[in-house]
This record gives sequence, C-alpha cells and structure tokens, in this order.
Amino acid sequence: MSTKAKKSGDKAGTAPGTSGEAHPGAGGETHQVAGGDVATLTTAQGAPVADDQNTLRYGPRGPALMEDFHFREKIFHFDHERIPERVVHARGYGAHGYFELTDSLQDVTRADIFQRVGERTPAFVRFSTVAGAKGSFDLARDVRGFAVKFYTQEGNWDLVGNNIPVFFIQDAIKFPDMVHAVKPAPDRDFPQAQSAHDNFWDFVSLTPESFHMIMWVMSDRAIPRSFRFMEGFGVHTFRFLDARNRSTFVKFHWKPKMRLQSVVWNEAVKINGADPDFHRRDLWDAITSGDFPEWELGVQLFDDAFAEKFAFDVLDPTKLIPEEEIPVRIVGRLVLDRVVDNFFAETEQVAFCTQNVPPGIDFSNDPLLQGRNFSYLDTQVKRLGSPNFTHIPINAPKCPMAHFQQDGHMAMRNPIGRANYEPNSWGAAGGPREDPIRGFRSFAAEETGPKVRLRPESFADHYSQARQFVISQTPIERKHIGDAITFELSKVERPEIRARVVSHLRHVDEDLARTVANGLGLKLPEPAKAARPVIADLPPSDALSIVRNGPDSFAGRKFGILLTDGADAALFDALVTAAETENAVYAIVAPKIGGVTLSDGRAVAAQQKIDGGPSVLFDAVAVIASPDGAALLAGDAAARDFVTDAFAHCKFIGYTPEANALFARAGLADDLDDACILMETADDVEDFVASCRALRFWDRESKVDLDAG
Ligand code: HDE
Repeated sequence: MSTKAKKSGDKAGTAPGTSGEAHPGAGGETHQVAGGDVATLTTAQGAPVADDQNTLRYGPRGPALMEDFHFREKIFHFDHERIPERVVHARGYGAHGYFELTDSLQDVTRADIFQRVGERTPAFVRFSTVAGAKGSFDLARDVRGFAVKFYTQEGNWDLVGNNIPVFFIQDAIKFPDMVHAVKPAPDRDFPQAQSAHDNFWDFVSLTPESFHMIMWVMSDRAIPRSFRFMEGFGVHTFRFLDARNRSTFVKFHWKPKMRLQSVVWNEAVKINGADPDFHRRDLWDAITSGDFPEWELGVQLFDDAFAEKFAFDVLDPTKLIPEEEIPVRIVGRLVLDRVVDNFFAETEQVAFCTQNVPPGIDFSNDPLLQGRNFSYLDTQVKRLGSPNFTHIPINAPKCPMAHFQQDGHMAMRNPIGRANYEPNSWGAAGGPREDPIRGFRSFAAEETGPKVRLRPESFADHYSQARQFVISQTPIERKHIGDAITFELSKVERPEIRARVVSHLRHVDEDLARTVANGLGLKLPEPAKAARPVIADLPPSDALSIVRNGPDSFAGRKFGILLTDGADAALFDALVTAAETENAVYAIVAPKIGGVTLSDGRAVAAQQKIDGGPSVLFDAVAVIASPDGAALLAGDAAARDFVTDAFAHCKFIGYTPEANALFARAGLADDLDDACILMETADDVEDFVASCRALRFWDRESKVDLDAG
C-alpha cells in the first residue's frame, strides 16, 4: 500500500479563502491522501471528499456553515449509529462455519439439511450471555446462548439454544418477569450482569419450577472456560416430520469436540478484570490460528409411546430426558472456520427467530416454545427497525426466495414484474406459486379441550430432576454448587428471601440445604410447600457432570509461561515442543513486554507484561527463571499473584528450581504438592505437560478454601 506523507500547510488542509497560513488540522506528516491503491474518500452519496479534517467555516476562526453537507452527513450518520441492544443476550459473539451431515436422518425427517451424508450447509453461530448489557464482561455467572442459523437449501433454520438443557420457567408469559428480576433493578440500575441480588432470588424463591435450572446455573456450567468447551441444547421438544408427515419427537444437543471445561468462581471474577473479552478473544484466536472449534450435533429421538411413559412431560422445558433413557445419536458436525468481517453487520444484526424452520422440522406444544415463536420476530423489528431485516445479508437465506412481500423501510428487493398478488392469471410471469409437495406442512396434530389458563398437572414436580442433577456431580462440582448458592444468597439483603430459597433446597438435597444454611449462618428452615411430592430418587446421570466429560488431552488449552532474562533455554524449548505436540497454545509472560534473553543469548518476545497477563488467563502455568530473574519476580506483587492464583485455582504449575525463591516470598514454599512439578530435564517438562491433561488438581481445593474444610 503506498502512503504519501502530507505536509502541514498543504492545500487540502487549509481553510478556504486563506493564504495557507492556517493550521491544517489532523494529519500532518503521516496524513494519507488517495492515490496508488488507496481509495478516495467519498460521502455516502459517492461525492469525492477533498478535506476531512476541517468543517467549512467563514474564515479560519468564523462560524461553521450549514452548507457543509459533508460534515452534516458525517455527524448525522454517527448520531444514528446505535440500535437497541437485545433485551436479553445483548452481549454476544459470532462466527461463520458449516454443518456437515455424517448420518442421514432420512428415516425420520424430510428436512433437506438431514438428507445427504457429507453435504455441508453454511452456518452462523452467536454465543452470548443473557443478563448483562452489550458492554458487560464475559465471565458473568450466567446461561450462555448458543444460537445457530443454518442456511439450508429449503430456508433458514434457526436453532436458538442455550448451554443448559432446561429453562427457568414453564410458560412464556412469565419471561418478562423473570428477565426483569435478573436484570439491574429499575430504580438504581445495578447490579450489572449478575444474579446475586434480591430481585432475582426473590423471583426464584417464589417460582419453584426454576429450581432445576438454578442447579445448573449455580454449577460451573455457568462459568465456561471457553465457548469451545461447552455443550449446547435446543431445550424444547421439537418434531421431525418425514415425507408422509409422520412425526418423531426430537431434542437437539451440541457436544464440543474438545469436551467440557469450566473455570472456578474466584478465577471468573478475576478474569473479568484482567480480560473482560476473554471468551470472544478465545474464539477469535482459535479461529484465526486455524484451530477451528467443532461440535457434534446429536439428536434424541422418541415417539408418543415414550412420551406417554416418561416420568415427566416432554413438553415441560424445565425437564430434560436423561441420555441413559434416550441415547444421543450423533448426526453431524458444526465447524466454525471464519471470523466475521464486521461485528455490527454480522454479529449485531443477525436475527434469530425460533419460528424459522424448514419443511421437515416442526414445533411441539411446549408453552415456552410457542411463546418464543411470537417474541423473536417481534423483537427483530424493534431492534433492526424494519420488517425487511431479512434483506440484511447475514439474515438473508442463501437458497432461492420468491414471494409477494414488498416495500417497507429499507427494502432491498421488491417483486419484479406487474403482478404482486396471488392468485393471478399471468401465467409464469405472474410470479411464484405454492407447492403442496415441497412446501412446509405442519404436523396435523389433533387438539381438543376447553380454552383455559392452566398449568398441566404433569408439569408439577419441580425438584426431582434438580436433585438428579446434584447427585450426578462429582464431589468437587457439588461443592461448587453449594459455594455458588451461598455466595449469591450472601449478596441478598433480605434474610427471608435467603431462607425461602433454602426451604426449596430441602426438597432438592438435604446436604446442599444444610451446607447453604450453614454457609449463610441461617437456621435450617422448614421445607417449602411442594406442588407435588418428589418422585423417588432418580438415578445419577454421568452426562450431567463437567468433570466426568472433561478432555483427555490439553489440546486447545493454553499455557502461561513466566520467563525472565537468563531463563534456561533448553527447558523453554522443551516446553514449547511439548506444548505444540499436545496441540496446545502458550503465551510468554515477562517482566517487560519487549521480552527476555534466554540463557543461550536468544531473544524471545513476550505476549504479556506480567501485570497484564495474570495466571487466570491460562489453563496451566510454568515459571522458568534465572536466579536473578527469580529474585526480581519474588519482589513483584503481580508475579507473586501469578503463582498464588494458579495455586488457589488448583492449576498445574511447572517450575525450575530457581522459582523456589518466588514461591517462598509468595508463601507457597511449604504447600507445593503433586501438581507443582519441578522441571530440571526435558523429561520433567514432558511429565508436566502430560499432567496438565487433568486440567485441575482438585485435591488442593480443600487446602485453599475455608468452606471446603
Ligand atoms: Fe430467548 N430471546 N426467549 N431463549 N434467546 C431472545 O431475541 C424469549 C429462551 C435465546 O444470539 C430475544 O433476538 C422468550 C429459551 C438465545 O441473537 C427475545 C422466551 C432459550 C438468544 C427472546 C425465551 C432462549 C435469545 C432477545 C421465553 C434457549 C440470543 C433478542 C418464552 C432454548 C439470540 C432476540 C442471538 C434471544 C425471547 C426463552 C435462547 C426477546 C419470550 C428457553 C440464545 O426475542
């Protein structure tokens, strides 16, 4: 790209009507002007612009002139840059990719996307948090949205899911209340992006159907390490329809190729300060480095007979179907291989609508899903300003479209020709016609019954699956659930709300109720009045635990390597090689961003200065220091935090003997355990990297956490 320096006093920089003595404004020596392969700046109307530094005014010190159309157009457009953020899921991050079918579902659905094995369908995915504003932080304790738009050959299919398979409420009419309760209180507009406050727990404690979801949200599922390491769920029961319009019920699952991983709460809190964009940066880095995130699409298929005999109602979105009862059949994979070109155009403007289903996929009567089918279309008009939001490239189908919808704000396409109505007698020139064979047909469900506002009795057990979730966790995960509820309720000011929550927990799990009551310094309250007695213990399900579904390698995870000048070059090389062999990534953290000089004289650049690269940003850390370097680190608070946090978060720590000086000053010298691995040889380095596959050394938590005692 050619750049032409522009000197101050050049013609384009001076005020009209002056001799050229006036100051030119921005630019100076580095100011670039058009020419070569640098495009000419124009107005939105295409008129070339000569001066983008100065408004048109009467004399260099005089008033601005209304006539300055370039200025007015520029400021006017800027004034209108913002659109309303999403009322929920405001903070999100998207990427492009494709879905590839690996197992045909022709036997149960005519949906075009599920017919031909090996065929790829373009897709766009947006991950999100729910409660926080657009500018909030990534590691809020929250549900994550997992919304997928498939551009199928028979229309867009939007599978607008979450990373949790159940929801807080059973009926869409309660959604505004639930969202109001979790969002900042209307009088003070805080707290932001969190559920640890009176309003949320007040609502929850008065809405026992939310307790299953509450268990998930209080588990580490709500603080995922990466979008890449979390599951996704369609939540509701949908229908597949075959060529003869016969129905099979289906629930959708996304399973991450890299398996599950979360962070711990204290780490989440610190990540939010160190890098509020932690998740979006992680996704961006993975895709741009060619390590494409991948999920398998699985389906749970079942018929009316199963629905009849299942202990819960398959229309109840607060219940899941355990994988042990209906196995998840893997039918394809989703690969994200392209970041967006422009965040606003794609991620912000993408408009997911649950009612976007192609022929072969249909809804069930789940009352939440039925309500969503109204809400999403409605919200897009508000957000994007026109019913023509489907004309925006990210929302437009990639298959042929033809219809008689026309006009409206920002119409990019209108019907061609004279006829814009149907039926007409213009023959082929009269435009598109319906196709009873190819076209979408709803399942011909037979519905009868009185018009009522009634919750079915079959939705009334609010605790059994909550309990099943809790007893399916490993001990450390159960502890984290207890810690999280205690933490959240400790932020609740009104004691009666705390007690009311615990009164429900007594139906979920007595141990959990006691732990939380104890943590709050609360006398164990009487159990809440249950709408329906709890079903006898359901069996635990391994699929519900994160730890039991963790990875068996460190691939896709990140080492933080704290280096100093004079650090052992051979050990550093061994660590880099081992990390690369593991398909892991690493970042070098050093006292100065300019990097360090290793023991063999080689210069290595750093990615983070020590106080900008705390250990919470990494999955495991190593300290490779010279004696002088270690002494320097020992005297630095950020370096001490680096190791104490890694230790407190149960991470694996590799270190060279010199690092003992740092551990001593950090107060860790007597506590080093089996997950603190001394690296004196290349073999030690390999052992360290191999140990990291376990991700965390949970045995340590009881030593670093008072609550665990
Ligand atoms: Fe949403 N939800 N939702 N939701 N939802 C929205 O649509 C709504 C629900 C989910 O990345 C909104 O475009 C109602 C369940 C995701 O753009 C809005 C109800 C699940 C996203 C809306 C629910 C979700 C949204 C806000 C109860 C998991 C982000 C902006 C009946 C299965 C999509 C927008 C994106 C967004 C309404 C419940 C997932 C207002 C009324 C259950 C992932 O239309």
